[in-house]
Amino acid sequence: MSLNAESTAFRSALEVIRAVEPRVADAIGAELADQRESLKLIASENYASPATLLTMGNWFSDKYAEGTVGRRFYAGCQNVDTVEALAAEHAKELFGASHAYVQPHSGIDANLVAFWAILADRVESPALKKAQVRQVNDLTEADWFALRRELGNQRMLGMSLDAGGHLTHGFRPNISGKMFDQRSYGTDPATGLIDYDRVAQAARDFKPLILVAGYSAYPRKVNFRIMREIADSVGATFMVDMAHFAGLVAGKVFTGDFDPVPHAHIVTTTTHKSLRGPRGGMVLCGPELADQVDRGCPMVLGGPLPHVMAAKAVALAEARRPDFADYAQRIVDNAQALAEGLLRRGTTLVTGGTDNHLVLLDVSGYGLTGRQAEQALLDSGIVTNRNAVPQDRNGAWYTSGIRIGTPALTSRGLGTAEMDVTAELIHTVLSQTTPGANADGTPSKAKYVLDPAVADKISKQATDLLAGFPLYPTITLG
Ligand code: DSN
Repeated sequence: MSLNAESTAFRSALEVIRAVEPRVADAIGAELADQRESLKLIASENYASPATLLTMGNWFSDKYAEGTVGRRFYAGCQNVDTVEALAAEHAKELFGASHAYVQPHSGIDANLVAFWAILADRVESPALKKAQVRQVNDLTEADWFALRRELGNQRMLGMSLDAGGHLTHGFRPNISGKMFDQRSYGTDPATGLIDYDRVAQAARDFKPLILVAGYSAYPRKVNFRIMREIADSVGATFMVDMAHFAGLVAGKVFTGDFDPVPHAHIVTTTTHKSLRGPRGGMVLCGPELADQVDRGCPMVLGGPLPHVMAAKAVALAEARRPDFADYAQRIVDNAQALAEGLLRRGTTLVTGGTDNHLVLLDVSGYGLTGRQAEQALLDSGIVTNRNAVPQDRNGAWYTSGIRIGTPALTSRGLGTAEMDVTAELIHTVLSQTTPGANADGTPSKAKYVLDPAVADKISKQATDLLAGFPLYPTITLG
């Protein structure tokens, strides 16, 4: 692909948009400039390829395609069938799965599809069976009442939020926390690591229908073989949400016991984090759950997004190239270099390091809350997000942690030497920031004091660091 083709494509698109609503065209241009200038360390973000981005901006967006490939509720879906089948084929090949469902719009959607499939497969309910075999009209009011009672009282065991679990694994702010009777397994308070014996004990005590593994802020590998054994020992369905580390699975950094696909009954993911695809979700499973998974739309999803499924096909084709494995390995090398750089400077890290794409800093050693640290770093051109740490004393809003991840900077080409510079920038900001006070003199968990000259200096150093690694180097908007 020549430089001109990509630049021409985006310039032309902006020209067309500008003719209708120039403020949107300006915002799109400004977003590229902002992303180019910021040291993006948000562990769940990345930069999709120009091909993936361009695939999302076309007339596939106009097509309704409820149903599945070859079995739609609308006419004229032959081209949607092509891209959906391609995306599923690439996903199956890439992850070694027997079935892939590429319609979910996000990770929450993918998890809802999986929950439904498991409930439909596992819950013993005569009313549900009738509903499944399309005798819905035969169901009485009593049947519906029984069905709701039976579906609504199922148990889920997932990783606790402050240990790094995700909201959609049965926590109250998400619908999963209202649907399921949920219990959590945490991590060992001394090491911050999953203690599989405790997970097994929790499973024996609680007897969940679903055991969920997966995380958004746990900086270590998970042994999925052991988790499957635990699930089997209590008759639970084992579900893995690999949204954060799908790129590491695709790139064969996580193999054997650490690859969830051969061990889980069902695997969900997003496609835009370490996998570097378009915004969206996906479900992988074996033949037992495939029929139920394919009912995702209209069961819990609105109409599929054909333009995004097309972009998933493009991104998954990219992830099947040999250089993706090199990219995935560099993500982990970078995270480890960043962790080592921080440890050398005295930063406290949850679990003492990382073996995936993310590092979780406990900033209480700097005397700060996560919120104060997040804002001070932002003032200094470093984009992160605050995150709870295990047994967090500051709760989920202020927190005591900062989560950082390397997929995006690795996509730009930064390597381990630049990670050491990044560690120095982060440490300088955090060590120069002090907690602020409220108007009445009481300590604030949000206010902070950072000399603007320090913030400016670090911002400039971050920009200098990034200058050697231009984002979307083939694209000039003029
Ligand atoms: N929002 C994503 C994250 O930051 O981890 C997952 O929900």
